[in-house]
Amino acid sequence: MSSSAACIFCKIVKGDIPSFKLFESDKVLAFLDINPLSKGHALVIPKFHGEKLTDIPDDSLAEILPVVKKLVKATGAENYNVLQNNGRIAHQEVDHVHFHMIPKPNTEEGMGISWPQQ
Ligand code: D5M
Repeated sequence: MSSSAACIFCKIVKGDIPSFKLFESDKVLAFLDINPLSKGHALVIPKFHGEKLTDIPDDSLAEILPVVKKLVKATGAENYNVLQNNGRIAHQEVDHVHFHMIPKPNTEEGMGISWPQQ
């Protein structure tokens, strides 16, 4: 398994820094974004360390979108964004591949998301 000692998301994978985990398997981890754009904003990452999408083995990539889908369903959101940035010019800040799952309100009143407590 590829890992980088300096990488903040590798540290989350190893449990060296805390996160609010939403899903974990051998190849994939999902956790809440520390700087959420909306309630329930989650990140889904391969445990394999790679900077950009093209660095990640296909078997890890293949497991990510089903997790994104599972999280969307868990939020109940009917409106959501799925984003994945590669490179500084494309607004990538953390150099470990991650997919953003950003729920949006179903109504003008806002979001009714309540993640299960750990
Ligand atoms: O987005 C990188 C995202 O990573 C940004 O939304 C904040 C998030 N982030 C950074 N550090 C943490 C920790 N420690 N926990 C949870 N979330 C974190 P990008 O697509 O690279 O611009």
